[in-house]
Amino acid sequence: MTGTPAGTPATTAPLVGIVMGSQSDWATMRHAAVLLERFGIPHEVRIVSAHRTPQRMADYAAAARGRGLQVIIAGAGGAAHLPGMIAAQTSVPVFGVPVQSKALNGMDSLLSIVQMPAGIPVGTLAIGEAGAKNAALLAAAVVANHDAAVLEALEAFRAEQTDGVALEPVDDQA
Ligand code: RP5
Repeated sequence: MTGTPAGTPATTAPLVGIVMGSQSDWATMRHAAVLLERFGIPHEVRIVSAHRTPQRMADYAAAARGRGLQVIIAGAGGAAHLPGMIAAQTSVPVFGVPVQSKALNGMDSLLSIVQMPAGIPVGTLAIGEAGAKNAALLAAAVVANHDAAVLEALEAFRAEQTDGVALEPVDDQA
């Protein structure tokens, strides 16, 4: 594989882990990384597959809390076991992002992630880019509970978003 690894250089211990089942998920999951970057939240990005690298997944989940991770964002598509399997092996909160699959447009991913039986929760987001972005925003909200700088950045983001909404629509079809 060519290219350089994505994500924040490990100069600070990561507070959020972004994991995904495949390189092909990165086009979606990068939207979470971009937002964490914006909020100055130390994070890491890893390919961790429930199917292809089950031991890597188990090791990642087992070490997560001890390494200081406060949130794990897990994206996967198709038979998307990854978020649930990680959640089963750590008490660190897991937010699941259903990646939009080619065959079923992400409905398979969504239903695989959202229907966790009672006892092992996965906070499930929307399919695709919106879900990746909102997973990062939720992670930021968790970190902001104990981090004033992140809280300030998150509130600034929300205010900027509000300010960006026009009162009246413009006629862009003319
Ligand atoms: C899942 O299978 C991954 O999360 C990905 O969304 C999907 C397809 O993976 P590739 O065949 O593109 O590697 O495990």
